[in-house]
Amino acid sequence: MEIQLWRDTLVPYELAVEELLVKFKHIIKEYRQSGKYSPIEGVQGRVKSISSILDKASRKGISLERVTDKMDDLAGIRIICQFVEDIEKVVEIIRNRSDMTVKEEVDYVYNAKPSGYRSYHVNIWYEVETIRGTQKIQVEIQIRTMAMDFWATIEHSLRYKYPRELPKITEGRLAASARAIYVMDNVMSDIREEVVDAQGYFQDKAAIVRDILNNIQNLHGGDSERDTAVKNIQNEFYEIFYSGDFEKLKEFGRQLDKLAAKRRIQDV
Ligand code: 0O2
Repeated sequence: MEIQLWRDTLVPYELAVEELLVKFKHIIKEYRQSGKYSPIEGVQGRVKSISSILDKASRKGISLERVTDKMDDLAGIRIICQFVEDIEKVVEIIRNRSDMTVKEEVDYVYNAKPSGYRSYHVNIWYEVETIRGTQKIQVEIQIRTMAMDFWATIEHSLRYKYPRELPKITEGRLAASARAIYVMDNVMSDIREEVVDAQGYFQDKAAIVRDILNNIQNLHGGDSERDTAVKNIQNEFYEIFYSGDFEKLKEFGRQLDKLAAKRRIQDV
């Protein structure tokens, strides 16, 4: 295939990756803005490089004309979760979306590959609008924990270093680290509730502080008497914040909300 043709062929895949990144990042934002724990920790995406396409096509005996039909990971999205339990939640989110049609699911989380690779793969059909019209393309979504991702990234680099066969000693070490990662994910699952609670607390605190500071900023202005009052409020905020008393901080935020609302009415 000519270089220009490769470029044209990959355009809808680039668009799909860009759109899907926006959509999955927005899911994270919606969860966090509504004060909920997001089962998605992070998301990455890429269009397979031409060099990797050529390698895989030759490895799998795929003719270059059939690459878009036969290679389902030209567009790839990787979703990183904190805990194994989150993976199922993310799969459920994908299954329920009207803009993604699940073509195939492969569970390498509970059925690890012989290499030790663990991940959940969901292959979807996804429609994009290009200047050539609507195109329905395949996208591979890999969903894995941070620990699984760590292992897969290291192992993937080593596979490039040793394209034929990994040295036995390296293979053994990778297998041992895959087992360690399996154990680590399980131990992390045992403390999931505590971690989710702690992260919720951190997010709540950040949101309360953000609202308090907005209110303080909006209260400023007018006369010097008012500015002195705002300064006192600010000092009270610092005192409560550094005392570490979260309940007191919440109450302070509530009182400040009321005061800000009252001031808004007076200012109208
Ligand atoms: P790259 O460079 O990441 O794009 P199949 O015929 O279905 O078994 P296929 O189509 O390769 O083979 O599907 P599979 O096995 O689900 O793999 C798809 C992708 O999953 C791979 O793409 C890797 O990204 C990842 N993957 C699968 N197995 C392994 C593994 O053992 N180690 C690591 N690190 N990643 C793996 P590519 O094209 O192989 O690679």
